[in-house]
Amino acid sequence: MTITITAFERSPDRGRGLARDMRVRWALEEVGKPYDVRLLSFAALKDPQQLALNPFGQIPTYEDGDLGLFESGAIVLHIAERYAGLLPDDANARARAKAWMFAAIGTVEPPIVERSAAMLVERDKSWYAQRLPIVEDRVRDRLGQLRTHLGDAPWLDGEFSAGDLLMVHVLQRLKGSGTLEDFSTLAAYVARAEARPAYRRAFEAQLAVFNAAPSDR
Ligand code: GTB
Repeated sequence: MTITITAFERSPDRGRGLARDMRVRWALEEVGKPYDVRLLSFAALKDPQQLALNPFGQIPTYEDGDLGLFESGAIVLHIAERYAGLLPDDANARARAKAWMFAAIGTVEPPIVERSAAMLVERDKSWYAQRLPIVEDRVRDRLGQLRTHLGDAPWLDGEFSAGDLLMVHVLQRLKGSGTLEDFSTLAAYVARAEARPAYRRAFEAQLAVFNAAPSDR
C-alpha cells in the first residue's frame, strides 16, 4: 500500500514550499519512501471524508493502510520512528532530536506565524505600527537563542535529524524578509538543509504541482 498525503491543488505560497505538506514530502524523501499526493481545493478540505482525517480541515494528512494521521509534526515523527534516517539510534540522542522537533513547532514557529499573520491581516489596523516591532522582537529573540545554540555546528544536535527538518521549514518562512538574513549562521543553516538531495526532490515535486495548476495569475 502506497502512502498518500494531502496538499493544496494550488498553494497560496505560489510554490515556495512553505505549506506544511513540504515537511512531510521532505521527510518521506529523506527516508526513501515513495508516496502519492491527493491534491485538494480549500473547499474540499472541509468535505466530510477529509474532516474524518483531519477535524480542522487542513493539509497535510497522511494515510498508510489503516492509519490516518494529521498534524505535520506528528506525521514527521511517525515517519522518523518507522523508517531509518531521521532519528539517531542512541536513545538519548533520539530523545534530544525529538525535543528539537517540539522546539521547532512549539517554541520557534509560534512567533514566526504570529508575525506572518500580523503582516497579512493587521496591516491596515491603527495598532499595526506599534504591534509589528513587538512581534518582530519576539522572533528575533528566538533566532538569537537558536544562533547561540547552533554556534559553528552544521546541525542542531549531531547528525541531521527530524529536528533539523522541522526547524529549517519553520525558519524558511522568514526568508527574504531580512530577519533571517540578519542571522547569517541561521541563513547558512537553512541553505545547508536546502542543498540536501531529499529536500530538492521534495521542493521540485511541490513546485511541479503549483506550476501545473490552472493559472489565474
Ligand atoms: N498545525 C497544523 C500542522 O502542522 O499540520 C497546521 C496545518 C495548516 O496550517 N495547514 C494549512 C491549511 O490547510 C496549510 S499550511 N490551511 C487551510 C485551512 O485552514 O482552511 C499553512 C500555510 C499556508 C500558506 C503559507 N504561505 O502562503 O506561505 C504558509 C503556510
